[in-house]
Amino acid sequence: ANSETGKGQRPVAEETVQLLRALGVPDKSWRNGTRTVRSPITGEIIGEVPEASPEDAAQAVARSVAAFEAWRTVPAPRRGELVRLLGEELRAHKAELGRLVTLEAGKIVSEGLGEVQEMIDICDFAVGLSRQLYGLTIASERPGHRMMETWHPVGPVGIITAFNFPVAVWSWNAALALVAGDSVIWKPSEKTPLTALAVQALFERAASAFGGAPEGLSQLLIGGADVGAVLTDDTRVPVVSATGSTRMGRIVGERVARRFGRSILELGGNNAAIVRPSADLDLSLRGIAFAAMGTAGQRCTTLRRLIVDGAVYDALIPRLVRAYSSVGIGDPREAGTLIGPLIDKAAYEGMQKALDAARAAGARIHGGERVRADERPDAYYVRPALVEIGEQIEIVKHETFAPILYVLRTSSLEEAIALHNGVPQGLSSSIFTNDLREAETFLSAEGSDCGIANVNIGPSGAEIGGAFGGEKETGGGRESGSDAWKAYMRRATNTINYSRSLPLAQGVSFDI
Ligand code: UN1
Repeated sequence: ANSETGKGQRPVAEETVQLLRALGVPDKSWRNGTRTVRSPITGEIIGEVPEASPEDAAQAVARSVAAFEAWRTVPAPRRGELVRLLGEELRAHKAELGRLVTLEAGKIVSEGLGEVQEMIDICDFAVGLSRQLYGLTIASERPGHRMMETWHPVGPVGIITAFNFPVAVWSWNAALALVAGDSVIWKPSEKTPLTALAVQALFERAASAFGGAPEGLSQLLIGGADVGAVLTDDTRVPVVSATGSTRMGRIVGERVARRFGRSILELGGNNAAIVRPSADLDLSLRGIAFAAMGTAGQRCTTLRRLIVDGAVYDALIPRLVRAYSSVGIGDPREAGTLIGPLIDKAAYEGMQKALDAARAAGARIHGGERVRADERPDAYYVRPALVEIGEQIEIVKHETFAPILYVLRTSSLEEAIALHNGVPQGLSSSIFTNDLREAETFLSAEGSDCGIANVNIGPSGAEIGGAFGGEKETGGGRESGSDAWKAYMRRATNTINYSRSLPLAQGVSFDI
């Protein structure tokens, strides 16, 4: 605790216990269980959680169905009241939950708090939405007829989330699903069950303040792939939302599709930024630094490829190299730290493997080495890597979940857009330019092929008000704002005949 990276900090395990208790998580749910939880800050054990079996998961689904059958009859604005109360709990416990995100996922303090703020924001959004689940009315071609559509609750929603946004991603899905009239079952990452337990405790407080929420409306299943498989395979779970790797999403998507379920997939990103000659370089530098190095490169929206025009390459890249070499790396609880640890050893090894491949291809690599290994032998801190590379080789097309920014030099917007779109993923993207034609071209049908395309800000750090997700291997799902709520409901098209005759559509006659 008194090491150079953790000056004056309390031992992680001790602080974790205190936070879990402050957040109302019962001791039995994180002590003496079978799954070990480690903090990436030190590598020490911070919990031993009991795991659900596939049988437990099947029982949870049965409870979820019963909860859904009651919840779907509660008026939507009243359902919104439960989500409003959840938002209140999150506001009241923002400091503790944010801190627990820091301890369990290794995010710096302001990002841990930011994640909880994102939860509060989506709750507020969903409360408003609970009075705006609008369907269309449609002109009928038949006299004395009216058409409309009605959005109904769809059933239990399975939510599978990743370690890097251990709590916010649940809330984007759960807040919408709950106002939509669905029940939810959450399988969090095996790496971050403690923050999930804390959110579950806050949900239960909100539910008891609400009074009369059905038992099992929101359930938590801590477990491995066998538990996830129950959610993907059970026909009683009509919607499965999964966030994580493309490898995981391919399995989930296929299994859910096999039984004609609906999946909402938010998978790997390989997000790029194009820097054009007219760009404001000071602003670009800051945007790039946050998007590429923030969260230690462990966001699905992290900037992974920088496509720079030759005219500004030498004005920008040396400055970026300096920023990379001086950025504060270390204990995420400390004030000066901008880069916390990688989640685990496997993440570190994956990063080194990618850097080796780039090196073998003749890339010029700045940074990327392990730091603080003496004081923190069981934790993995790295200097973010800036990789100047001649070509978009195979490794550049792959999402390595670590702070590696590949830099490619270009000479025209067309070439830049072709490189930009020339990867299998399609989550987020951006262009730095002050040229209106270039900005609009990038946002047009022949520009970025991603679900998110930005101008003069980096690709990460989206607000909840927009639909979040992407194309190609990113999976095509949309979560969070705009009309993403529709994926959590089923649409009924209604035709009502208020006349005394029965004209048929398309002029068909059928007189008996
Ligand atoms: C993720 O990394 O899984 O846009 C989500 C962002 C955040 C969400 C990232 N609002 O970076």
